[in-house]
Amino acid sequence: MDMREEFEEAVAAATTINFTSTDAGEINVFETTIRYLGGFLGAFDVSGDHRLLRKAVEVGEMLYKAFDTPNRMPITRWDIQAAMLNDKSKQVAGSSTLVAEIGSLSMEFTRLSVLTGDSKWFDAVHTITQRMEEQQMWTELPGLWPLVVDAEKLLFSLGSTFTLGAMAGSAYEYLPKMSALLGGQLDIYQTMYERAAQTALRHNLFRPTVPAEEDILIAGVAHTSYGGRNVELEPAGQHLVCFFGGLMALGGRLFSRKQDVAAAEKLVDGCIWAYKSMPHGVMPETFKVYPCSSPQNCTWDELLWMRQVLRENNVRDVESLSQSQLVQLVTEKNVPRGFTAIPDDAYLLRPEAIESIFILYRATGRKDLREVAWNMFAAIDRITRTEFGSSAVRGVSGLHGKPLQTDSMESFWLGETLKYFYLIFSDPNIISLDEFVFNTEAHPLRRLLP
Ligand code: DMJ
Repeated sequence: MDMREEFEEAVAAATTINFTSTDAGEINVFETTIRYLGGFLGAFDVSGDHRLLRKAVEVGEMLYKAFDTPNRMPITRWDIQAAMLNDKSKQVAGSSTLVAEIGSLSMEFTRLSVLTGDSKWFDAVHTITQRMEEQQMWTELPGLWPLVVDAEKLLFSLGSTFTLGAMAGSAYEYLPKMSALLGGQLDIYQTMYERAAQTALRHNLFRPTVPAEEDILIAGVAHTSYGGRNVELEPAGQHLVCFFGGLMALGGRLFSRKQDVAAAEKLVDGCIWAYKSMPHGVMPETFKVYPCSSPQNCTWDELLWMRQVLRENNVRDVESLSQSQLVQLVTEKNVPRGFTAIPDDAYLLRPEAIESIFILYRATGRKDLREVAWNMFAAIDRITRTEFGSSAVRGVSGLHGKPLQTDSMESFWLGETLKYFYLIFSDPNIISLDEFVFNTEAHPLRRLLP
């Protein structure tokens, strides 16, 4: 943004942070990697300021100790005080590890190896990639990994919940992004991405029944039973999973997969629909919809929708209710048309919808997306703006009055959400996607040339 003075001030402040000691009991290795390490690497990659690379190495050295376990798998929720006291009993990778937290360390550590010429960072994360690749087709939903894996026993295939959203998503995000980062030099990432995309298309993505019958997609959660012989779709949507449209646009473009770009368009349209259909124009953290009987057969039926709303709310004998009773009960539930429930009606300043709109815009040039982005920004700004910054809110589905501000602003509002809003209205040469690839916290890392 050409704010050079502010940049200089920020770098000077960052160099004073001491990453060699802390009072914290536990370190979240994933969050520290994507926000701090990714932040320093991204800032170095756009500025070339070596103070930032030195800081990245300092954080990297600290995080590297989390990999000092018997099987070289990292401890994702790391008791750093025990590690400093050399308590070996606690230096063991977790038996219940979230797949996102172990599967999305690769970009930052790989970039650190490229920039320092020291392969140890890459080696550390490549071991994880290899184990995940080996077991990707052994899971109950081959192509996807379960939400929780056992890093202690190196088991990445046991479990029956398969989501592309919260606590899992970035493990998939880093597959095509690693390929982009390395200029396509390692085939393993393309292979893993293609397997995952194929399974997601078949089992997770679905067309919901919506009032104007738009041809959109939502990414739901798949649950397996009987060793994977039965797969059930949970037709739930969440803000976090909105990144998946952008990801399929990227994967589709990188690996020339037209079907992925087509799905990306519909997924992005699904998130746009979820924003537009809410009373304040802002999508909630989570919601439920009901799938069409088939992607081709998707006629809106008001009565059916009302019954689905009441079923979701555990109302009994829905079939026996008269139309006026249905209308009265559904009105009380305060669920906008098309949704069947809003389990969490917060908006936490998250980026995923604008992230995918931005990537799809850069990938396709679709003209309406800038207009959409502007309306989205205006709606978010209306309910989140405060005197000094922006705040997360509760109550985005409320028809009456403004949502309640909760006095909280995560770093991803500046790191991601506002960055994507800024970039969609900028010249495409600013952070060109031919030169850079974003980590999951929107820090731009320079790509190697193919
Ligand atoms: C960000 O910290 C990252 O995008 C992460 O991968 C999950 N989502 C949050 C923002 O919503």
